[in-house]
Amino acid sequence: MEWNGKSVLVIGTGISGIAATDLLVKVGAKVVLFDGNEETKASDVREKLQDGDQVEIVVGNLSDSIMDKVQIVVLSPGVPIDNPLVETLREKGKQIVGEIELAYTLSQGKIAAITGTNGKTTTTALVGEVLKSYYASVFVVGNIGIPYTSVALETTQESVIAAEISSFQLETVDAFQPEVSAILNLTPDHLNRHYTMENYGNTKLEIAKNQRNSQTCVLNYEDAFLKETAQNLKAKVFYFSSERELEEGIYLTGENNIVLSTKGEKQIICHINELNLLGKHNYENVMAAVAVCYFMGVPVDFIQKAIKEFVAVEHRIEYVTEKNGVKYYNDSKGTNPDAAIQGIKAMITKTILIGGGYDKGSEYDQWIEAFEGKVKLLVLLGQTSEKIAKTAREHGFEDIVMVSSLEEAVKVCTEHAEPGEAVLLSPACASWGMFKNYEERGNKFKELVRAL
Ligand code: UMA
Repeated sequence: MEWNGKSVLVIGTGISGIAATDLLVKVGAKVVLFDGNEETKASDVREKLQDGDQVEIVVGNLSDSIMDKVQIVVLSPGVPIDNPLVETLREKGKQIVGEIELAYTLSQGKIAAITGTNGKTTTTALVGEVLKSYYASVFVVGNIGIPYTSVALETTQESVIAAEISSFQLETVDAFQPEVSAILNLTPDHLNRHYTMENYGNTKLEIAKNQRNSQTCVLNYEDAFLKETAQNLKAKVFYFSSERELEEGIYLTGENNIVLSTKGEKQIICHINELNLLGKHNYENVMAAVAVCYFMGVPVDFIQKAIKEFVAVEHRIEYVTEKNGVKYYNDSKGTNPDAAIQGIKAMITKTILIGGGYDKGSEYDQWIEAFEGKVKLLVLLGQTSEKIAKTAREHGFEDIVMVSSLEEAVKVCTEHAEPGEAVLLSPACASWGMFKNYEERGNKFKELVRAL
């Protein structure tokens, strides 16, 4: 795709919009950078850009004359494809491109692309570490917080790229073709954006749509939807399973060994006690990562060494500290019920749980059921607090306190927690509305806890 001399509109002034704009300026495009949030300050945006003087910044409303003059529109992940502005631009015949696609058209090298509802950040980080142990030029990008566009021009044919790709980003991929893709799992999330599970699942499958039969797609054998639809993929499918042994695939044995079985040969990769990661979901992430790296050409001994050295990702069931005999855990990355279920399942003592946040249209029944008598008190905040409280009561759980801020939540926890118990921030909801992102929420929580 040729960008030089093109007039391009970038929507969104978050980290992806800024990185996309910088990249487009470097390749000779004329960029209009737009943000729908009227409170955005153009001067702040300009400062974040590498060459702000080259860029026209528009905030609030976009005029017809700009819409008419631009040829291509690049969307940030947070901008839905059915957003009215995007629909108007599409009706005007403008080409709509996602920022992943933009980066892809301008980068080189081989890509390992990872998606799934949960575990994609851990898996991508793990894949990145393994790749770095073997290859010289490795980039870890995407939803993990480093826009792919920010490294596109640094990549060469020898580069390998570990990319975490969200369903938001997959809405707008076109030619994107990873060497190895992985879909870890599929449970309800972001249904306010994708509307149905079928839509959401099909969006996830976009990660593999351009792969050829010489390329690999790593899938969870235990996910019925993925197994069913895998039959339509051109890529070679390689499964992982935490439930059963596979002839061709990677699996967890009854003795808790992770075994890679391929072309009739079985190799023990490691025992789970050799890992610094806890919980079945993490063993699944490790299995997926091992498979991805194996098909990215990393020798097994390099994979074994790197996965044993890997330490958990920040904000994912992260131990913060102990105060007055109470252990505090930050699982701010538990941004949907399924992730939060893993958070509470990992707790081994009575727990005070902080939940609630932005409403993505999720249902909380299974999360409440997973409390299994372990949750002593549920402290709720944010847009979803009433809905969660209602669901909890329907399940007979009444020990609920409503708060209006994270500060107040931590205060309530300190008042109720007894020595030997745990406090867990695992909200089952996104942070948007109260925080910029889950990292900001998790950092704030850690700051409040450490200050106790
Ligand atoms: N905006 C508009 N119009 C809209 C929507 C948003 O103008 O219709 C503007 C907002 O006013 C804001 C900007 O767009 O100024 C925000 O853009 P963005 O939401 O795409 O956020 P970025 O800062 O660019 O970060 C995005 C991802 N965010 C989302 O998908 C919501 C980051 O994932 C990602 O790390 C980053 O790109 C780099 O690729 C975060 C996330 O929450 C971690 N992801 C979701 C998840 O993991 O569940 C999908």
